[in-house]
Amino acid sequence: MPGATTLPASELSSLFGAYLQAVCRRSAQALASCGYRALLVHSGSLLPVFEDDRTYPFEANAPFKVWTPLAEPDCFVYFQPDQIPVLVFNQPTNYWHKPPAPPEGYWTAYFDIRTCPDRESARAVLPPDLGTTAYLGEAFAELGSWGTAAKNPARLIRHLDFGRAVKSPYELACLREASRLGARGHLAAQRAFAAGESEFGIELAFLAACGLREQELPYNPIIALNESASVLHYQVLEKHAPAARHSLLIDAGAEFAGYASDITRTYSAGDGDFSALIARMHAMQHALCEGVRPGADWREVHLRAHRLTAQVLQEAEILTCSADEALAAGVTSVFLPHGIGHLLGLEVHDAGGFMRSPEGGDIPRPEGHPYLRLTRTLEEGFVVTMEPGIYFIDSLLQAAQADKRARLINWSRVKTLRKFGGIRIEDDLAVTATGCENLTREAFRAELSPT
Ligand SMILES: [Mn+2]
Repeated sequence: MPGATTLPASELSSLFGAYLQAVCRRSAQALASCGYRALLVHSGSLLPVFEDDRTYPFEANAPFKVWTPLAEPDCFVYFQPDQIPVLVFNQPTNYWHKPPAPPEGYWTAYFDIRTCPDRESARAVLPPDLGTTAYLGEAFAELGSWGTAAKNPARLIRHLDFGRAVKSPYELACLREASRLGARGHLAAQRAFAAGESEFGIELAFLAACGLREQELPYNPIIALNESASVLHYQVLEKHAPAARHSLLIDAGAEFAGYASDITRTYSAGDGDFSALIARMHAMQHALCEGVRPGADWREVHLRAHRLTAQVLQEAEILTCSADEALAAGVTSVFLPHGIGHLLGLEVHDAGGFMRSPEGGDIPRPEGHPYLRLTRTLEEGFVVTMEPGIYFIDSLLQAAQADKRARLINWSRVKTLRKFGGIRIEDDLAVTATGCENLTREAFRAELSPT
């Protein structure tokens, strides 16, 4: 459920109403194009640990979160065009756990809510004949006997996902809230780093400031001190602070009503060379953000990031050659081996990044860039991340040292910088009619100077 918000519930409610209408329209079109009359979406089930009576933390899946911020297992949304959507709310009778309270909040007025204690009762409140209904969600034991027309039809999912890239005013409001919480967490993490905390201690500071538990975050935070910052998805969270502190890379976001923020900052413990490199990366990131507007081809944004990375490497004396020569030889991919950004929304890496159209056909990645997650041309309402980085990754450096790129890299400089691990600066951007709104920088500004 959504946490504390700066938005009045009445405003959220009217925004949600307009959003849900659009979802209904989009879904009705998708159903019609794919030959179904109705849609049934499952939130997901509690997954038991093998040979144990515990379950894994529950995550509602994105196709369900499209409809409601309710994050409870075994709930269903049933939608038939031109009818108010039905929410089947699962309220188990169980004295071991506290049953979830009936849904409440800015969004509930738009649903016909039917409360059921289990899946069998849920089936009973749905139409008897689901023979023209498409089902979206994970398989569960009884599903076969429910008589749905199709389970997770790929073409329908594609139609639905395509439309998710353009965010409505409601979704933008949620994303701004997620950014605000994330910025608050980041500021606390920065203070914890300055105070000499361990990676784990920094995470606790982040969580406390966001007011979220770890399982409520949109992804596991990457909190890396020193050379660990070179591990792109570093997951360890060391409980002891290292003897010497050089740097912190923190990639962590918060969630509001199912929507994610995805924010990365890098800090230096001292004021030397590495601070200067961080400042260069902020400037470069800013330049890349300036290029975000409707009509921008994300593949070009990514390739431009490589050109700018070559310049930064050259200015920071990490190269022994010109920026152009380094770019041509593929040296930038040694230091920037991931994509420049991705769609953001209900999922951190949101759906539909490659789709040319709802009907089919993917836009390929540029050759030599296998990890780019977005190839579409930006439209107003897209929300993307902008996350340039420069890392000192042993395995990639070793590979470069063994081939013709070796003579293009200043190895003594690399050796000096290695202990800092790397830098990533990541903001979330909402594409506007003429440019973009930087949700992250706005959120930091608001947190630092509350009105
Ligand atoms: Mn990201």
